[in-house]
This record gives sequence, C-alpha cells and structure tokens, in this order.
Amino acid sequence: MPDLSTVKAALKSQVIETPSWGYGNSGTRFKVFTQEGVPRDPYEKLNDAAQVHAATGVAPVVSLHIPWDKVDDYGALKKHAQELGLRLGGINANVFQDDDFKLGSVTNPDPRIRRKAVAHLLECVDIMDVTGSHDLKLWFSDGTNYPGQDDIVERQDRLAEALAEVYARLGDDQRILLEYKLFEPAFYTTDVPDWGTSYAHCLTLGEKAQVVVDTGHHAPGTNIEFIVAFLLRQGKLGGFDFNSRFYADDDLMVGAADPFQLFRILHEVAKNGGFAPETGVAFMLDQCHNIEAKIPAVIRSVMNVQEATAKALLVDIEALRAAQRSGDVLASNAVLMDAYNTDVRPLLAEVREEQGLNPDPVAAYRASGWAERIVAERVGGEQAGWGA
Ligand code: PSV
Ligand code: MN
Repeated sequence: MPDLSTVKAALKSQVIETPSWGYGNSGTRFKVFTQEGVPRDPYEKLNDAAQVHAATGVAPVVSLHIPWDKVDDYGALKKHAQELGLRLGGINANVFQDDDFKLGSVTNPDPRIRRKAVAHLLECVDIMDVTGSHDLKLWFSDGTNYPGQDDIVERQDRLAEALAEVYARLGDDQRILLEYKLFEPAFYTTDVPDWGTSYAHCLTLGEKAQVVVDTGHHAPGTNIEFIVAFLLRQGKLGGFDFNSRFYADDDLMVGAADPFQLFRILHEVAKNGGFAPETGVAFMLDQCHNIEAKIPAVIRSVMNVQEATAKALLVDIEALRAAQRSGDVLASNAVLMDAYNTDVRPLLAEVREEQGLNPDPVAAYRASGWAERIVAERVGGEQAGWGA
C-alpha cells in the first residue's frame, strides 16, 4: 500500500492554477449572464483568487489572459498578487477576438495580419518578463470553415514560422505551452486540432515547447489518459487546462461530468512522475462559470482535482504492477477500482486540518463573508467578462 504520509505530503504540496477569466462574467454565444459582485478589473480578480487559495491552500497561482487582463503596470499587478500570497502564472495569448483575425491569426493568408498576431505573442512574452511568468500559453482559433478555403499545408508553414519567431524570443526559464482543440470556432479544418499536431510543432521548436491538454478539446470517446501517458513519457506534457464536458468544449467544472476520467488521467500523471515539481506539469483550470456562483465553483473545482489526485495517489502501484506482469486482467483492474472507490474526503479533511485550514473549503468560504462583501462593495464600473 502507498505510504500515507507520502500521499499527504504530495497533497499538501499540490499547486492548482486558477484562471482569471473564471472569476469574470462568461456565457455562451447565446447569452452572457451577469452576476452581482463580479470583479471589475484584474486586481479584483486576484482578490477573488486569494479567497480560493485561503479556503483550499493549494491555489496560489493565477493565469492571466491578455488583453482581458491588460493593465498599465504589470509590475504593480505582480506586487498586488504577492501581497495576497499569490503569484502570476501562465500568460494566455488572445489572437481570436480581433476583427482582423477572421480568417486566422498566425496562419492568416495576409502577411500583415500574421505580423500583427506575432506582435501580440511577443508582447505577451514582454509581459511574462515583468510578471515572472514561465508559461506562454498559445491557443489558436485558426482554421477554415469550407473545403478549399485555404491551403492546409501553407497554413502549417505559416504556423511553424510564427512559432519559431516567438520561441526564439523566450527567456531561459520560459516556455511555450501549445494547446490544441478539435474544432470551434473553425468548423472544417483547425490548424492545431490535436495533440499530434501540437507535439510535432513542439518537437521541431525544441525543449522549451510543450503540449497542453485541455480536457474539453477532444472528440467524444477519446482516450485522454493515453495522450497524457504518451506525452509524459516523451517529456512533452506541459500542463493541463482542466474542465469537463458532456458534449463539446463545455468548460464546466472539472470532474463534474466524468470524475472517473479525471481519476484515470491523474493516475497516469501519478504513475509516471508527473506530480514531481521538476517535471513542470502545470495543473491549470480553464473553466467558465456561466450560471453558478464563481468563487465557490472554482473552490469546488480545486476540490475535485484534489479528490481525484488523492485517489490516484492511493493506487497500490506495487500490487498493480504485480497483477499486470502476471497477466491477471481482473486483479489489475481491481487494484485501480479499489483506489477509485475509496472515499478520500476524510483524508483530505485531515490534510487540511494539518495545514491549519477548515476541513470544508466551501463552508470556509461561506463563513468568510466575502460573497456578501463583494456584492455590497463592487457597485458601478464595468464588470470583467469575455463578451460574446
Ligand atoms: C479555447 O477554447 C480555450 O480552451 C483556450 O485555452 C483559451 O485561452 C480559453 O479557452 C479561453 O477561455
Ligand atoms: Mn483551454
């Protein structure tokens, strides 16, 4: 059996990065519903993220999205984060909301627009230099809607050229995390549709380029844990954008739709050393809380990752390997299911108490009075959101 103190230590040192945009208004292409008390600027988003960290103890890092989180002084934003006991994490580039990018950003047939897109990516690296962020997270909405619309191979060439230029600008401790997504907003071809395409570009770029697995970006039925295991083996798993989905890229709370899948993914992470800080796997959330209260939803998501992690760490690897080597299909499966079926909530409550935290993070947040305070104080101004 795994040593309980090792499991507890791993749970205490886990770091989950929360997305600034998860605290703002969001919605679908049909409607963005506003909520009272939503942050008006990146500073207030960090204030909310600090509540998640206070309640869970494992969420000290916040990803930014530019220009959603554009500020005049990133040094001041970094200082604000530090004062809250937080640090600024991945910088997510946004080359999908400018009218110029209708036919693509870095793969656009027009060289002027390609330059504009690359300029934004380089600006994001400038921001990373100030914020101390290590990760430039790239997701390209680029693709085509109709057969014949553009040349598939030429678009790959343009993508490779842009990536190489940005890669050359990276500092020693900075990396590109290249995200893929099967479809949407492009409906016929997407220029980085799958992990293989991302992996191939990252291989060409070099060591400082790795793949990001957004759990909502696959065809239904895709075996995501296989992808995770493969990328870890190759040293190319840069991180996760965690969320869950029933249909497409639903961006629901991670673990809500399929907690067993989350467990299977984290089992591969645990078994292949991905929780060791030196592997650099970033455990980020990428979610939108369209209809539920945002801060407690982020807290719930963090807890879901913790629960799946605890179960993954409880897998009796020795017993699993012994059963696998002897070809005992049922015993191997039983070892895994035993861990999955363990109620780890008492263990996590104990871990939190040992860290001086409330064993129930949701109750801790409720008791803090923060929800009432932001509704009362955040009056006027323009609420943050990604628009639709
Ligand atoms: C695209 O669907 C994506 O997953 C990318 O990570 C974006 O940066 C993010 O969503 C925006 O919510
Ligand atoms: Mn994502």
